[in-house]
Amino acid sequence: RPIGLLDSGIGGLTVLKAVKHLLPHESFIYIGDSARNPYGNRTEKEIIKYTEELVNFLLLQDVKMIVIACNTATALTLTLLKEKLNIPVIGVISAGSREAARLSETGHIGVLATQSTVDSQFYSESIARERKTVEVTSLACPEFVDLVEANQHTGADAEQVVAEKLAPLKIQTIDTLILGCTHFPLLSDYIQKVMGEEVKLIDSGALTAVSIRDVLKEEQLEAEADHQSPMMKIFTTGDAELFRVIAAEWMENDSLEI
Ligand code: DGN
Repeated sequence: RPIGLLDSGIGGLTVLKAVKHLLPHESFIYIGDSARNPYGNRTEKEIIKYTEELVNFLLLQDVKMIVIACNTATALTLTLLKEKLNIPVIGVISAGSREAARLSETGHIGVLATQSTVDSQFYSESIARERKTVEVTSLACPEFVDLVEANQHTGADAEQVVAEKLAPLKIQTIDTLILGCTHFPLLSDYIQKVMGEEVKLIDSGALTAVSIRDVLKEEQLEAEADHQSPMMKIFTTGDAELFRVIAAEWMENDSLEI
């Protein structure tokens, strides 16, 4: 049975790429809700409704686990979905929070996310659970999501948007910066350049992949290494052609089924 991943759009592919790399024998089904993206400025009620619809789609494909590969949806629905579903559900916030709390030397952590994720305070609470005396500065960057969904995340204009947006963070003592939206790793080169090499970027994709592996093992749900060839299916509620172009480049694979 496949692992199901969902996001409000293309961003969750950053998680899919990391998980596929770590768990090459697993099969995956991904759904990105590009038609209704961005989730970041929507109401809590809307985000819950849309996420539940995506979950139902994945359940119909008989997935063995759900990965909410979207920080906004994780912040607003993880607790609810964990209670409701009888298969494992994993979000993308706790692994990154743990790593940031562990790595920061100045004790000042930055979080880049959507407005809803910032408002939910899910990150500040989950970082505080890991480490009491830490300062968290969050910044909502909805512009970054728009750049990625429109396939405009490379080039001088994108770099300029990143530089202007992050300017207020540069004058602070932040030494660890969480990419708290799954779209943002596609802009990580620019983010790193603007913040400087000494700032550590935390990409929850790779960290979440490790959590997924651990839960599969615990629940004895791992695919067997010699089991038939794994499949990967990607669905979008939006423009499939645009999604294919961005996905093919990011996943370094031209023959994706979308
Ligand atoms: N990729 C989503 C996240 O991680 O929060 C949000 C993108 C959006 O819908 N604004």
